Amino acid sequence: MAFEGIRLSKSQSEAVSAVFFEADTQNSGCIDVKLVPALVRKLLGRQPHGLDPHIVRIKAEASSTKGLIQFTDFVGVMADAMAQTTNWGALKTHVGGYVGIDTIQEQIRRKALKKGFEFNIMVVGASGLGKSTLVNTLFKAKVSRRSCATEEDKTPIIPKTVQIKSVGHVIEEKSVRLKLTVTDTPGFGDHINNENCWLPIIEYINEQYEKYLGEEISVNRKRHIPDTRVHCCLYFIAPTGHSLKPLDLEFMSRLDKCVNIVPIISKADTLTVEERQTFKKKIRDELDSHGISTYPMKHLDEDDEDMVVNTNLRDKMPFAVVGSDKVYQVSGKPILGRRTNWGLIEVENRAHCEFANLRDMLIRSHMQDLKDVTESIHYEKFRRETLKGREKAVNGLEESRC
Ligand SMILES: Nc1nc2c(ncn2[C@@H]2O[C@H](COP(=O)(O)OP(=O)(O)OP(=O)(O)O)[C@@H](O)[C@H]2O)c(=O)[nH]1
Ligand SMILES: [Mg+2]
Repeated sequence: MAFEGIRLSKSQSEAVSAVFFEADTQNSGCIDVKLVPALVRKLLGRQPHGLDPHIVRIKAEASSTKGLIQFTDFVGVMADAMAQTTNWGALKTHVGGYVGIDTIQEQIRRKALKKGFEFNIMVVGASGLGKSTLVNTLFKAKVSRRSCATEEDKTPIIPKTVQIKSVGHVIEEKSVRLKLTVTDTPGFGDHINNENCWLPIIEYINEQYEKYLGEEISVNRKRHIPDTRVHCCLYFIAPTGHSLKPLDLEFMSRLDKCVNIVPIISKADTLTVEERQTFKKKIRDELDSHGISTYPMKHLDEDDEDMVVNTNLRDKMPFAVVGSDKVYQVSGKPILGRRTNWGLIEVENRAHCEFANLRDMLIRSHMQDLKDVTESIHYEKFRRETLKGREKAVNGLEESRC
């Protein structure tokens, strides 16, 4: 049996036919179109990677008549679905001996190690919320900006950020290299009129997309396009314990269209544990009711496993964090912390705050996914709109010449 451009082996054809005819309980040669997404999932795996179930449903409906789809059209839908995924589930052909495909993972790992990884974070939020401090805390190094000391007081302080500034660092751990770029932004909200204060930030994000697109479509494009696109925007929420400010809602509802937003409650040492929980719930409800989509987005969960991990994260967010670049000695060990009247708050201690949860998500579990979502959702949207706009402009120019 041949799908559009895909030739099926005997066992694959049998699997497709079997699943179709099992669903065709009336032996009528057609099945209810609503069953198609479930049958595709059955054949290609639980929730095939990269395959959007809504698109499968729409394509199936387009090939149906009065809610019924025929066998040949079902095969067409399967062909489309197969072309979009690498999970071929029950459609795989059993091999007679060892081929060696299990080494692909190792080959990819070696290549990736040689190339190194790039990850770009941006911190955004109202003035003085600890953005520059947290960035330093996150990477256990002064990746943001140098602390500086005042004349009279020799304690290092972090100066107010006055312009958007990106600093790149190469960090290496166990021979894995990460080129990390942190974009620190000036805090907003200082002015009486904060109208359009998000503009420079959104412009910066789009400029990076523009740069990447320029390289991507150039005739002599580089083998490796430097990636300066913002993969994650940490949005700082003031620890008021009440609700989000109108400016926060306005800012985030603009940002979520072009970047992955991870909201966090900063300076969590100023809230009790109970206050944090109530505040978090309030923020989640407010974001929901304003239709603001934060990372990880529910509709992008790729399979059941993703859904479990991400639901757990979504239920805990926004993380309530404490930042500090001061090291204290605790039982002879250097610990990042903040000394308060009530004792030392250990930044990385999960009983004290959720800094460790944030770091785990950004670096240990979701770094690649943040990059993938940036590429396939945010950059793709920018690319589509920009190229469409250019196409329209060219067509308009040609028409006016005629
Ligand atoms: N209590 C408390 N203070 C913090 C925390 N993080 C930072 N600070 C203090 O807050 C002040 C402002 O910190 P910055 O990191 O400069 O804040 P920022 O958001 O970068 O400020 P701008 O650049 O002006 O927008 C400094 O005095 C920090 O020491 C925290 O988690 N808890
Ligand atoms: Mg700052």
